[in-house]
Amino acid sequence: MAYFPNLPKVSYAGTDSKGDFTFRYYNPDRVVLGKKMSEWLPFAMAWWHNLGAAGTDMFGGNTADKSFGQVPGTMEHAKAKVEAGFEFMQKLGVEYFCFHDVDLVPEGATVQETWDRLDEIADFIEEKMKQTGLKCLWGTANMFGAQRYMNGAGSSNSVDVYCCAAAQIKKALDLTVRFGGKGYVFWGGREGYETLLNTDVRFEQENIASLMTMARDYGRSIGFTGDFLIEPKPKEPMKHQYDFDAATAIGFLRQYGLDKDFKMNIEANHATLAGHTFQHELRVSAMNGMLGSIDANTGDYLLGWDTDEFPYDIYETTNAMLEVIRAGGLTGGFNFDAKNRRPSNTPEDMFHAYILGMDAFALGLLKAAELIEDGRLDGFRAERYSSWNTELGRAIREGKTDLASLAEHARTLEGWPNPGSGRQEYLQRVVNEVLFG
Ligand code: XLS
Ligand code: NI
Ligand code: NI
Repeated sequence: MAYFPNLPKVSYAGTDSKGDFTFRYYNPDRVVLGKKMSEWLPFAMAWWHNLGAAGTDMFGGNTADKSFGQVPGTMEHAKAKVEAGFEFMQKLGVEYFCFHDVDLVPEGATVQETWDRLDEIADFIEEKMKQTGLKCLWGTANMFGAQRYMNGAGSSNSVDVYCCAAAQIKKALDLTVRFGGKGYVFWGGREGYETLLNTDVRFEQENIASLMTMARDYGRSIGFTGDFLIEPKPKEPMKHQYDFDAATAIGFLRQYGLDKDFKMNIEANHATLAGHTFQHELRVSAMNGMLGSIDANTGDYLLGWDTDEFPYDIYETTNAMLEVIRAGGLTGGFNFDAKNRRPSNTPEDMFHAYILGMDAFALGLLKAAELIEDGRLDGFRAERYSSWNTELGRAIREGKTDLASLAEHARTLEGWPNPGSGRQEYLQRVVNEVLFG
């Protein structure tokens, strides 16, 4: 059965293409800086937004039909979603998917009932994966939606809730391993607080660390060799989320000895909510050797919440791809944790959204590669630090100096030194020249 009968297989047709359902930049086999575009950009479909979200917001209900011909909340619907999702991925040339446990099946009345449903759907998904060659990028457990998680999961005040979280993680890890997933994600969900009046922050963070440690040990024991990932976010749903940003999450991982097994899953919209650029979060992760995966979306600079829009801004994708290229690529991929705007409510809109996002990152990759090949950015940066390529500079870098000898050097300078121009506007011109000719 075809769930998108009126929509074609989307393929690369070049920048002159006039067709609406073609890629202008995403050409999977094109080689950029020694690697195929499809290797630089392993795209993934987010099960929850693409097959689940139907437009409900705080002020109104569904605007899109995601029933796929079945009654939502049934296993028939769960299976229809699998079929629709695989058809969608095949038509778009998206090779991977990401899932939460409860994206796949409706939660049962008990842990065991949910597990049975998950086993049933996993058989079905595995079969589809075999038929199509499509793969799993990462799995995760939804430990924020159900009422029991209202005070958090790993940070819950209730030890029984904590164990329910452990049960969900265990099963989601089992599924991720079954599907050959490259990663397992912890997004903070409700790990944070509304008020310090009722919260023991240290106690909660220690418990989260223990849960992650047990998850790591269990995952490794069942043969999971991929990355565990933290997806930082500063707020929403909680007033304060513990995994505020990459720097905070990396500090937490180091404090609790988890930094060898965990990396970052950086979401663009979360970066801007934290008051950073997407590029900043990528840089902080990469320079710590922890750039794992990306949730490819974008926020709205005028709105203070996670709008999860499809990537659109080519400056942003270019800057992001500069970081990704310099890091040598991702161990994970680009998951479109993004949803159509509420009034974009047709199946065509789902296709336009993915074409927009994939082309935006493909163009960003091409432009970032051009900027690197152009050499002026890197050239200027190297020149800017060139005073360190001296005997003195090297001695400082190698820790062979002391404060008094540096002070003596400064004391014998003639006047005050001039560190030179930062050339920001010149560099911005270079970027525009490469972007627009
Ligand atoms: C929410 C997060 C979520 C994670 C997966 O803001 O982005 O969708 O990616 O739990
Ligand atoms: Ni996300
Ligand atoms: Ni998000």
